Amino acid sequence: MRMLAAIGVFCGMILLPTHLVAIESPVNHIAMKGFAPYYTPEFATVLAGYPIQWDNRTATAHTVTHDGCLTGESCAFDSGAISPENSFNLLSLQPGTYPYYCRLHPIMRGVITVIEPTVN
Ligand SMILES: [Cu+2]
Repeated sequence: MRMLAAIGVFCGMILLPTHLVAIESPVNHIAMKGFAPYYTPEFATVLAGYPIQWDNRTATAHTVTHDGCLTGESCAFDSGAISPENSFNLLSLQPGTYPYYCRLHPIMRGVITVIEPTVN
């Protein structure tokens, strides 16, 4: 019974119009911290079409910068400086794996993996 309910909720989310999904889906929060792992969780898997939010919980500014912006390949996202107590929101990403870092502190690294929702 519990599984049936979970499937129903899952299917309902997929069938909702995009703007409703964005409101009703849980926001994926990633915290920026002053110690390792600097992005918590360091490895985050999210569903395509869902927003991702980084919260700066440190006393200094940071960025959330896709590695592709550094290498000259496709630059999927680059937040610019995020001040303390501020956030950065990505509304959606195409499925794929996105390693990223902080331009101001390159030791800060994380990986976002975006997967398609699947129904079996
Ligand atoms: Cu930083």
